Amino acid sequence: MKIKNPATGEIIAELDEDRTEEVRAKLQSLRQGQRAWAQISVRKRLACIERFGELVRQNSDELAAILTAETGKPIQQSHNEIIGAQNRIDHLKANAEKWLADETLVDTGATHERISYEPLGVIANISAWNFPYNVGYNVFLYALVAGNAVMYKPSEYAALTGKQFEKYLHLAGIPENVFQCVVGDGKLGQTLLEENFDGYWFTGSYLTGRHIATTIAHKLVPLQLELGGKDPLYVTDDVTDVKQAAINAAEGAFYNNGQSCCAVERIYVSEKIYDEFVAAFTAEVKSYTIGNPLKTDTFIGPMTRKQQVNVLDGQVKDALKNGALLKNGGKAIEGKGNFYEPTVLINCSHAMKVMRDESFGPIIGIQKVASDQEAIALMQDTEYGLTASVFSSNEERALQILREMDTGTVYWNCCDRVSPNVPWSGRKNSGLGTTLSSQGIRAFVQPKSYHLRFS
Ligand code: TXE
Repeated sequence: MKIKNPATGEIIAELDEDRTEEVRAKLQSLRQGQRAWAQISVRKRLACIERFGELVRQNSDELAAILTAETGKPIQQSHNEIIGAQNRIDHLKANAEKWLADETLVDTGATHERISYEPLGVIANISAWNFPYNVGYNVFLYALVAGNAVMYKPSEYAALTGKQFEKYLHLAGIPENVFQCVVGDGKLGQTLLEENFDGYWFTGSYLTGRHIATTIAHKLVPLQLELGGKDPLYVTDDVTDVKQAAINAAEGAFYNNGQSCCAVERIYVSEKIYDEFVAAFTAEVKSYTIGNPLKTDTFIGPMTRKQQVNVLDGQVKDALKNGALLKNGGKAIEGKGNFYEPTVLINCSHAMKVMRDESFGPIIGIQKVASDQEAIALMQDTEYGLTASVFSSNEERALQILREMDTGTVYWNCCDRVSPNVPWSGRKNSGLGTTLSSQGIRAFVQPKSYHLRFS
């Protein structure tokens, strides 16, 4: 498999793809390894994960360079991701033993009723390229700590990083027959679906997620899907600082080039502050440094996937045809690499694709609204349900709106944010199941109920 640098178009590495026979052999060895791994205490498993975190920290410069080379993520954002993802490890260290401990529910002396939490077995983790550390850790670290073995298939756009995970997990003491990284594209993903894993965790597009769900349905094993979104942000007329709201909203829309599952994908603004917001938002986007992702001051690098240029072009054309105005950008940047101008469209409506279809790139549509009721109806007018955000100086007003949202996560005066403390889940076409928090680790175990009679 040829790995291309999205900033230059150059081939930077070639990897041998895993084939069906290799997947089968690795799965067999993971089955054996998992039994022994499950017998090790949670504390010892955590110690390996901690060492892994330490190794990643020590080698973060090299790892950030690899991530930037294969995904085009600006180098500072690669560093942020690698260091930021460590909070999953800290969180597991502080809580995993407690969450995985046996629970005694009844103890009358003569009768005990107790639950123990047993690992599922061998997990297939089919993953994404946009935040390989965050979305990878959310799955494979939690699965490993809970006593499972993992076959990790990174996205074909983040395969070098996947191989680094494997290297450092093994160096940290995770046995080779407990974690394996297999390399390949969707065809290899399909192979994993055809083999018998004890659970499937997927991060990627809705269409692939739906295909996975239908393909493996007959296996009756746990499935989790972390899919895309069309996440709305609403700015009410009572925000104290319109300019600051615009800066924060722009960052939520354009960080990682808009290629975040919870990126702000559409913005609604009260008509009373609309012009002021649009001016501040546009000025902020115009100030972004675009270009070589290896430079520390670059904020907008290339998009990871070339084919997304056509999707964005289609959304711009469709929006302009339907009455939108272009305030910035609007086209690909000529030359090498998958660069696209950060694009701001205003006077948008739900007749436009940019307000309805996932963009997953550096483009945003802004729409004027007359009331909270109108904003709520528009925010809810979507097939997705990942996050929703309200910027307002009034907490009660914001909470009233957020309670109406059919999304797994809601934000007040912030956006595009993930924390290991609280569950991460999507509703509707944004997914199935939960990662992070106590629920994210409990997803990797199955309860066994004990009824014990002392007589
Ligand atoms: O996804 P794909 P891509 C979403 C977002 C984005 C879209 C495209 O909507 O526009 O995904 O990203 C593997 N059987 N998110 O192209 O194609 C594939 O090899 C089994 C949301 O990466 O779904 C890769 O490892 N596996 C997001 C993974 O599935 C298959 C993060 C994802 O690929 C397969 C990133 C098959 N038939 C993208 N076909 C988030 N929620 O964070 C492909 N794959």
